[in-house]
Amino acid sequence: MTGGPREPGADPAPGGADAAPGGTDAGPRTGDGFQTMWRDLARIGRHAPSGGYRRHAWTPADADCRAWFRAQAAARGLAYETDRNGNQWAWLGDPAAGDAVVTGSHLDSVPDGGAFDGPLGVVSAFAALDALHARGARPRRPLGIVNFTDEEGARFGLACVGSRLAAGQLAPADARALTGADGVTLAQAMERAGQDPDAIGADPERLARIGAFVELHVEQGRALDLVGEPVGVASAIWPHGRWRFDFRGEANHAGTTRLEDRRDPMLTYATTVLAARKKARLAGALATFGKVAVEPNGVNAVASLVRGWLDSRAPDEETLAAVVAAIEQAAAERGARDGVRVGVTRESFTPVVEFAHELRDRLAALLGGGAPVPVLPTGAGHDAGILSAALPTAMLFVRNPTGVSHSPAEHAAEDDCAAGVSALADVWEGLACR
Ligand code: HGY
Ligand code: MN
Ligand code: MN
Repeated sequence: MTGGPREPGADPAPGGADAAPGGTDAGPRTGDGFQTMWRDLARIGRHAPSGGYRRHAWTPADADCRAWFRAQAAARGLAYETDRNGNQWAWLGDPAAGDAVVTGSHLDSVPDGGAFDGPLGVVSAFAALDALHARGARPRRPLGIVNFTDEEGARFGLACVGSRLAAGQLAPADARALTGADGVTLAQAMERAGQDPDAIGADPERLARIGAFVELHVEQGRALDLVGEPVGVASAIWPHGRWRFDFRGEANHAGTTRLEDRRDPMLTYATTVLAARKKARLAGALATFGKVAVEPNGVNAVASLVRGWLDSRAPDEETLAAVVAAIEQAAAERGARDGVRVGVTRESFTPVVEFAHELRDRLAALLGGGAPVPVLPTGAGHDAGILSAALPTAMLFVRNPTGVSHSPAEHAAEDDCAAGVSALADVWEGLACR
């Protein structure tokens, strides 16, 4: 295996191992168990032309990922359950005993996403359990591994649906009504996948069994690379949200309509994208229009509607609110000049998350053995952030040498993945086996 990003579009190596973490010549290795799991999962939902993954909630690729999870649980003799919201759980020990220590992440992806965002946390969880057994550690608390459903929200627009539902942060009726670009609702998609949409909803009894949830994730930035460390602990998640901007103008002929007679929403949209960049830069925030839909979407027609989705994030909620308000204002001002109506709908919002200090410090002490461990905030959302309102949660990050994420170029070296597995095993041993 070689390190470094893969060429987008490259064919999978024999056995589908092209997405495997690349190793170096020295240092720890992830071991056969990790590599076999990684290879098996790497085959699922891969889009060959882009080299990325399309594992969207309740699709056949998602079903294959879920079957993979279930098989991993069975191979280890773990008790398996799918909860009412479609999240998958594998248990060592009886979760009803309570105070369980759970790890895991998600297996779904963004469109043409990388191999690591989500799967690294799930594969590392199973590998850490194997490592714990190899160490001869004896758990005195139940240990759980989870795959949260629909973390990315790629199909239905809302992120972290499985954990939001479980934590009571998403009304079941609102979830059921979420609709993808193909017109299929979440309820219909769940039903087609054999999951009862009428059963979804808050699951406090299940969450009450968990004493701590620790999610391992590939870092989605370069902080660990810059300090030369393979593993870090999360301090906080920036507040973030998604807003839908509807720019409504008038469809017209591209060859016959005088420029001054047009009501072209594309102009308003383009100006708003530039304004978003500027407002975010000035405030030390982030603002991204990464998805757009156009009607009628014809080369020789002025558009009647441009719909753009803004993803914005900031270090604090006040800054985020100010940035989004400034972008809305810029859109409205330009819309007035263009004769375009601008409507803005907030589709989701996740407040700032400050991870439980006690658990965070405990993890840092367990991993560092006295030496300082990097503690870093992130702008990415996670199920651990959603659950932090209900129970003590924490996160471990594994170094990503380029920081690239939500792209086929997302990567972590094999030795760093091994360090992540070992850190997760240390956490389980420290929290649940002593
Ligand atoms: O969009 C996000 O922050 C994520 O990676 N779920
Ligand atoms: Mn992601
Ligand atoms: Mn993720």
